[in-house]
Amino acid sequence: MANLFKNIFTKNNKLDTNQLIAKKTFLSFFFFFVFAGAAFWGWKWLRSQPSDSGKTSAPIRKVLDANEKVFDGLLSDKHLTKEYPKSLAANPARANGNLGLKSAFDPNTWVMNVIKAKGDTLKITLDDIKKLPKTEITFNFKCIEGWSQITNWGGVRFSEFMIKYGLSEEAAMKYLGLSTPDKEYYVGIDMPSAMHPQTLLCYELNGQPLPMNQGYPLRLIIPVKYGVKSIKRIGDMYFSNERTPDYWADKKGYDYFSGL
Ligand SMILES: Nc1nc2c(c(=O)[nH]1)N[C@H]1C(S)=C(S)[C@@H](COP(=O)(O)O)O[C@H]1N2
Ligand SMILES: [Mo]
Repeated sequence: MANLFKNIFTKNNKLDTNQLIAKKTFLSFFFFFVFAGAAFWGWKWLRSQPSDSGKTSAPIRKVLDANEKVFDGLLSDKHLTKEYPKSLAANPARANGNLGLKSAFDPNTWVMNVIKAKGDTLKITLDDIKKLPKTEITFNFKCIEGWSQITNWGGVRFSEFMIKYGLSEEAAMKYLGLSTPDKEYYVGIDMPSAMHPQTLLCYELNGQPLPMNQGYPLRLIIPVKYGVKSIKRIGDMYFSNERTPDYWADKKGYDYFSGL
């Protein structure tokens, strides 16, 4: 036995076959238990770490945040979501999710409140929005729940809206926030994604005004993100250098960026 240990931990070229097998077998088990122990200990440690509000433990959240930074860096105006011929768009389009759409709502008094950085508020009507240059997009809309559908939308580029309304100070901030008029649903979006050329303040679906359950009178369409971020029926718009609140990220720990 003493010999075996000596053979294992010292270099010895004169071992016979049986001794060699014994040595290799011992080393295999030895390292198996060392690594299994380390993995188990690591897992215990990970689970014992404090969680963020979304129930993701802090070290995992750190990795997610690092990933987000990488994807953030990859996103640029040069990366456009693929567009399709309008003829391929689903009609009618599938409607999904009605948070913030159930409260009593009067289309005649609707305005979008744009809460500026200094605190004063612009009240924007649907007619104001329609005066801006119109853009259409037909793309594959992807829901995080696993379905996708090619759909056609019309509206004004968010970036053009920001420029036309002199919101350059706001556009220079890090995050955009949008909520429904009743504040039940809300999304937080990093500004580079909001300013992406395919992001629309949208008022048409298949060339028609948005149906009520798809966000009449105005919704966001943001093709660089999963569908969760395309909030229907915008009430308030606000800006911040800190992350703005986000329904699914805050309640369920979904990835804040939800980028594609
Ligand atoms: N106000 C509001 N907007 C919302 C939702 C919602 O529940 N309420 N659901 C989101 C999700 S998860 C998806 S996939 C899309 C669905 O858009 P659609 O109904 O036009 O298909 O809207 C997003 N915007
Ligand atoms: Mo979704």
